Amino acid sequence: MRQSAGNSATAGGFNRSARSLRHLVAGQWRTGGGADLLDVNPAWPHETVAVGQLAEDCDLDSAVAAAQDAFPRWAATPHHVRGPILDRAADILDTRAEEWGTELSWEEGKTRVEGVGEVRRAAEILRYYASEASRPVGEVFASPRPGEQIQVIHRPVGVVAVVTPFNFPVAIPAWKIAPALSYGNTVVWKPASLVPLLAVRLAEALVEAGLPEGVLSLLIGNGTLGGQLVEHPGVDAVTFTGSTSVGRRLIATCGHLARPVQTEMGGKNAAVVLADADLELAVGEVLAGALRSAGQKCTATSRLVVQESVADEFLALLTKRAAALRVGDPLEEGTEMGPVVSLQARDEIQRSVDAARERLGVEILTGGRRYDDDRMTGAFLRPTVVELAGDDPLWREELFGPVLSVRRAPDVQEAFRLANDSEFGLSAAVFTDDLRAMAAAMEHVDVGVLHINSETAGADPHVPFGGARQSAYGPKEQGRAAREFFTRTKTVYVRPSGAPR
Ligand code: UN1
Repeated sequence: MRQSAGNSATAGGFNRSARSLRHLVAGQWRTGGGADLLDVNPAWPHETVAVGQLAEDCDLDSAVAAAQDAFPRWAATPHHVRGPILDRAADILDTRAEEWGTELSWEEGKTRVEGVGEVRRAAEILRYYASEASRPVGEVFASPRPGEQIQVIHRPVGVVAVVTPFNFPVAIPAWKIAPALSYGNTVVWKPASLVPLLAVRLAEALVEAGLPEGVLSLLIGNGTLGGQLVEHPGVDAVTFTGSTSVGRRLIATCGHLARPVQTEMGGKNAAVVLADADLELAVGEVLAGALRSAGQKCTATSRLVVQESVADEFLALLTKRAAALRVGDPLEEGTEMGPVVSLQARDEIQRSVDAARERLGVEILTGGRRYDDDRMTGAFLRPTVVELAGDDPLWREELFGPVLSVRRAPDVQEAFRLANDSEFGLSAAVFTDDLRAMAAAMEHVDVGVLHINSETAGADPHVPFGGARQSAYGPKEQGRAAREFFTRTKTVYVRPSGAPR
């Protein structure tokens, strides 16, 4: 095992022996009967993080049957029982945040600080939905008929299939699973097979917190299993976060089945730096948005539009800081950017940058080359900033890596036009203190999440999250918006028998 080079300064006492992966089916922890699964450290791909087997078709059937069976009891469980289970799971995540956050960083590649932060964030999400369980559950309307009242009540949907990506192995599952459970649904969850260990941890927290048997099942599998889960006749609704191409296939499947679906898909999010912006602040936020988690967020800043009059100054600052960023083992103290999730992802992103280098109008301002250092043989990429003279595939394709494409705009109007020049519309950031420009951004920048003077990434659990155009489909996530997806309304006309007819 070539694990030790450069690893000596990792979090004290962290046990690096390979973990065992388990599935949770009908309240039982099982080893799967499918193909072998090897979960490796993207920074040192010869090091095994966890081993196990993929789930099999029969596990899927048992999990869905258990979820169907558990549904009426769970839906009838009072909120003051459901809520505290989520609260207890949050406490468990908080207590183990250091350990599980380190495992997250080891498995996925984001820095340890980000890994621990993500586990705490998942706890915060669980707490929000624990309290959401006790919020009002409907509305009462007046009726045109004397003595009658019309109630609109929200009922859980049933069995929810949850399909989650690798990039937030705990936070994204939490903000799907927590509202599903809080509103009385049962869940069958298929996480990304690249980050199964943290999925096991979240399921462990929920089981330890007292979640009854069958209410949540966890099946570790590949895309084929995900497809089978989405189409399973026992599933009532599907929530997915991942790529736009998979999301669109899934939307088609669910459309055909008339099955409610919520998808959170790609992004090509722009930061717009206007001439009056605080450039120091903007540089820090743009770098954070582009390079935290090595750019692997659907909300990452992958495009930058800078107003011509400050472009030279801003780009000089930006490239200097990007080039100086400490890239390395994410478990090492002081590392600012770890690897991307796998060697395959690294190679695909690198190929896109290499192909772009050959095109006219593409200038690589910093990065763009592979590391040749033998401590950097893992899935590392250099922070890369590329200036484009005009349109280019780099401007359009979601690379999901630490690559920022830049264009200049002569004025505010053109800057916003360029920000909107994408099939995606998840988030954007505008850096300015000019009230007119802010108002124009609110009106014209066509995204689901707009940040003024802060990075494109980040989301709070109590407000809606989701994008426009090819970035999302179906009801948004989080906040009260989540209720729209995880419940169904029922309109009830209540007329006492003695009321006038
Ligand atoms: C964030 O910006 O902190 O897959 C959250 C993603 C999004 C979540 C982003 N669904 O990156």
